Order: sequence, then C-alpha cells, then structure tokens
Amino acid sequence: MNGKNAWKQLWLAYDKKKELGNGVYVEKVSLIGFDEENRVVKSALQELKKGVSGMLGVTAEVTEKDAEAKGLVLKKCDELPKESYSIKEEGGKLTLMAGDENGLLYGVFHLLRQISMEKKLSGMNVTCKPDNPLRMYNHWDNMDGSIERGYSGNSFFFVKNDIVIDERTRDYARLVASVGINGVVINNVNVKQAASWLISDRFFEKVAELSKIFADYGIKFFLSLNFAATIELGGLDSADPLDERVIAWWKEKMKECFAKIPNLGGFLVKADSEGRPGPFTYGRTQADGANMLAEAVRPYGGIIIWRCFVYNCKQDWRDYKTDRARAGYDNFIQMDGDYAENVILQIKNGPMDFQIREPISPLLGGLKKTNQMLEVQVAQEYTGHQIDVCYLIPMFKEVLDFHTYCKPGADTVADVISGRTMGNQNTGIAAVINTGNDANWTGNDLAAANLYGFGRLAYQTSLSAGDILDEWIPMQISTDPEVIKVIKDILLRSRETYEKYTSPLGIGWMVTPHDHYGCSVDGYEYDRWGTYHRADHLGIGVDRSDKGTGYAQQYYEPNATAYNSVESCPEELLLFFHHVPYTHVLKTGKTLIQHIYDSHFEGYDEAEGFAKAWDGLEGKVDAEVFANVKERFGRQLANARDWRDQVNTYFYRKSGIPDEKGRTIY
Ligand code: GCW
Repeated sequence: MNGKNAWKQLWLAYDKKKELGNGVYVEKVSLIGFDEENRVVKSALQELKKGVSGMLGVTAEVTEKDAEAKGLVLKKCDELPKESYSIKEEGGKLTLMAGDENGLLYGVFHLLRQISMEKKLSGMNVTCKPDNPLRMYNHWDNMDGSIERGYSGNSFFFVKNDIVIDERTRDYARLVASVGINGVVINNVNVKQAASWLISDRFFEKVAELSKIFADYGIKFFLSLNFAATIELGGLDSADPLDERVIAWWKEKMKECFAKIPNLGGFLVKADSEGRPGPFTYGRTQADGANMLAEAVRPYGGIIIWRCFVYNCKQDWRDYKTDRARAGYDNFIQMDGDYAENVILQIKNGPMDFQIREPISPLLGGLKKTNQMLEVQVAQEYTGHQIDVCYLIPMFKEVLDFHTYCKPGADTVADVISGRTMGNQNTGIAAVINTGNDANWTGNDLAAANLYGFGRLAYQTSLSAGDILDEWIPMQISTDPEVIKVIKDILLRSRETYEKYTSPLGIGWMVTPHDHYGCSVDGYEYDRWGTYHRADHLGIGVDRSDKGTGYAQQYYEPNATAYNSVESCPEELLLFFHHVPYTHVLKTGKTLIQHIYDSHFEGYDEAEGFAKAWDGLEGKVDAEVFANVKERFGRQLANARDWRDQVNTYFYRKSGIPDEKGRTIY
C-alpha cells in the first residue's frame, strides 16, 4: 500500500446529503451516442453510481441505450467543443450533453458537485467549456519516495526506486479528473538516478500500467526527461542536440516509449537549469534542444514541454549588473518563432521563483510566435509549507488577469495561455502540485483548497477565488453557512496576511536557505543564487529600472514605463523594481520603514485572528480536520512571530529609525 494511512476522499467523500428530490433524476439513465465500453465513459458511469448512491441513497442504472427516457439523459453532441458539456433540466428530465468522453466525465462531476453542495438539480441550465487546452499537475516526486518541495508526506507513485500502483492511484486519478485536469507529469523535473530509467525496459511495464489508470479518467500521461539520457542510458559520450548519433538515439527511444506506454502525451524537460544538463553545454540554443526532442516525438502526436527556468545560479553577490530576474527573457526571447509546433515553453508566473509577490514574467506574451504554458506552484515552497494557511487562487487570478499589452484585445496572460492571442492549440497551465501520501493528501486540510482550486481555475478561468471556495468548502468541509463564512474569510485573506509578515513590497526571499520555511533576512544575501535585497542603513530594494539592471524594459509599454519610476511603480512591487530610502513616503502617507513595521505587526495579528476564528469551529467541523488545522495554526503563529520580530529588528538596527507607535522591537 502506498498510503501511510487510509486516505481521505477529500471533496469526493459522497456523504449522505439533504433530501432535495434530486434522486428522481438519476435513477434511470439513458446513454446516447456514447460507447458504454469506452474506458472514460465507464469511469463516468461508475462515478455517477458511486456518487448518487452515497449522497442520495439511490442506484443509477443505464436503462436505455440510444433512446431518451425520463430521468438523466447522457448524450453525445458533436456541436459542443472537446471536453465541454451542457446540463439542462426541463419537465423532470435532466439532459447532459457532451462534446466527447472527457466532456461527459466532467459533466458527471459537475452534477455530483451540485448534489454535494446541496443544490437542486431542477432548473439547471449550464454550459461549460475549458478555457485552456492543457491543464496539468506537475509532480516533483522522486523515485526514492521523497518529494522535492513536498509538505504532505512521501510520494504515492514511488517507493524505494519502484512504481507503486494501488487503489490510491485510482482515487488520485478521480480527484484529478473531477476538477478538469487533463495531464499529469508524475516525476520531478530534476531527473536523476532511477528516474532517468523510467523510459527504459526497467520500468516500461509499470509505467504503462500507471498510464492506463490515467487513461481511464481522460488524463494524458507525461514524464520528465533527463536531457543527458543519451549518455546515462545510451552509452554515448554526448547529449549535443545537433549530433547525428544523439538525434538517432532519441528517435529510436521515442519510438519505443510511445509503443510501450499507451496514453503517453509527451515529456517535460528542465535543461540548463540548476545543474541539470542541457544544450548550452554544447554551445547550442534552447530551441536546438527542444526541437530535436520535438522531432523525435512528432510521429506519435507527442509534445515537448520545455521549461524556461534557465538562469545563472552561480552568481557573485558583489556583481550588481547580472540580474536573475532578466534571465528567462534573455535566454528565450531571441528564438521566438524558432520553436517547433509541438514544443511548448513552460514559464513560471514570475521572473524569480514563486515568491509571495513578484511581477508577472515578461516572457508571457513577450513571446509572440511561440506556444506558451504558465507554471504556478501550488506546493507551498515559499508560501508556508502547508503549515501556514495560504490560499493561492487570488494570486493566480492576478497573474491570469495581467495585461501584457502584447496584442490589442487579447493581451492578458489568460488570453496568451488559452491560445486566444495567437490562435494556437498547444497552450495551457500547469501547477507544481502539493500532494503526498499523508492521509489528507495536502498536509494541512485547508491546503486542499489550492489543489481543488487550481484545477477548477484551469478549466474555467473566469471563476473567482470566492466562487471556488463556495464549491470547495461545502464539498469537503461543511455545508453549514456559518462554517463556510468563517473558512472563506480566512482563506480569502490568507495570502495577504502571509505577505504582510514576510518579505515586504515584492522584494521576496529573506527565507531560511534551502529549506525555504521561516525567516532569515540575510540568508541568501551573500550567496550565489541571485536573490538579493541590497539593504543598507539608508534603504532597501533592487534597482531594475533603466538606470539599474534594465529589467523593467523587458515589458511592453505602458508597463515598462510604469515599472521604471518609483512614482508610477505599483507599490506592492516597489522594492522589486527600486532601491528606496526608508524615509520614502508611500501613497498611504507612511514612510517605507513605518510600512514595514506596521505590516509586520498587522500580519501577525491577522494570523492570530485566523487561529481564534478556527477555534470557534470546534465541534462544527470534523474533529480530525479541526485538530489538524489547529495544530498548524499553532506553528503558523510561531512562524509569523519570528518573521515579524526578525524583520522589524533587522530594519530597525539597519536604519536606526524607531517605530512611531513605540511597539516592542528587539
Ligand atoms: O525553486 C526552485 C526549487 C527547486 C526546483 C526548482 C525548479 C525542482 O527550490 O527545488 O527544482 O525551483 O523549479 O526547477
């Protein structure tokens, strides 16, 4: 068994629901235009049965094929786009029409969601179509069972360099499909040791078995690749993408992979990044590397997702000219248009690395002729390790809504990654995901809101952060309106609270090196990672204007000009773009130093407020969930207190300027 404990069903628990007359619709099911034996259709019908028997105590049976009866009609509709569905109730008949099998499955999950939220099915009339073609979870699971940046136990895919498949795997696939995810990468982008051999006979059989479970739920299966596999597996002395032997080896290897792994969508590649091998070693471009692999997977309809997290991680902190923030753009922009049609560049939301506040990467929309995919991090590496509560959907919404000004009328990040900007198909959104083999999957029970929310947002970008909670809380925690109100309030404010007690105004970092939990203001200041705050006795921040590193000029107008000056720069990003004196007066009328003090005191107080509000839910939510979250709030408060006091003390000692309100600073 790959789960440490019996695992929970999260939002698919299907407990008994209030009697709302929903049972009448689902007892008799007609199936029209779909093949009952199709694997995805089978899963949809199984899920329907499971859900309605748990929640309504009725049995859903397919009583009619190819003819409509009263009850629930599941019908193929070729006019609807792929993965889309509509649900309509009229005169006691509920009709679910879907464009394809995935649409049917998603439609069934929509119905079950409705029931789970204790809503009536009568009068339903919705049409849903995915905004993003590719909607993926990326796992950073290692084959020894550990998870890079995992905060919820160990991997449920891998144990001791082997693949494990059991009922939990299927439950995972169900959870994934229920929120509309259609692609999963199961292994870490840092592909080392045993993981390099996932594309070999050593693992093909089990990889194929795993991939079939995903196929049952309409989820394409992906692996992360080792760019130097030609050396490590192939026995060649090179991984040069232009070397004929290398090209031939990959062609043969991909032929084998697609023959042996059904349902294989393609590969994710981290190259020339943080010590991983890549084309730069051979004086080749990123496009040379990506296109070589793309050519090898092309005959099988495969895609290569190539990460843009390429930067110099051996920087000298004394060097003020090199700017890590610039690296993604500088490394990829010149080759815009040179990438093969089945290559997608996967771009992190910010130019640095998943900080609590960063500008949007200028590569997104900066590239105008290249397929793009947005990468966000649901695993809380820099946002509290699933100890501190941090609902990330508001941040993801900001990213998606950002105007890049790349094309009039279709210039938001959402436009770019949905394919609306360029009219392309190979686009989408991926999240480094926060699951592990803890019984509750996500460490903190409240972190499941991010797991759920990312998928829903990826499918339907127009959903608000609050809309998503209005689904998730009643499905997973409680349908009691009082409980919903308290949890929704905590979650919707949690990101800002976390930001307040950690690093100020977009400067980021200040974290404990390597582990990335807890405060260490100078932890990375004299290190090689390019993540500096440059604080001295007069001020703080990095000058990225045209007088500094010039990073602000990587944006289109009017963003470039806005970011370039202290006056017009959005204040939440002030220290990302500018080095500012502590006495600088912000729009609130406060000085920068007073803002730092105030926000840190506030952040701690807010976290304390969350913990108290949670205490008020004792007896109103499941006892295990209550205890889990309470224990984590205890740790969050200790963390917030440390951050508050270390940051305040650090800047008081640097600046010598006391807090106007005379609070305790050490
Ligand atoms: O932020 C860094 C993480 C690494 C990670 C890397 C990446 C998988 O600290 O752990 O490696 O990003 O995104 O590749």
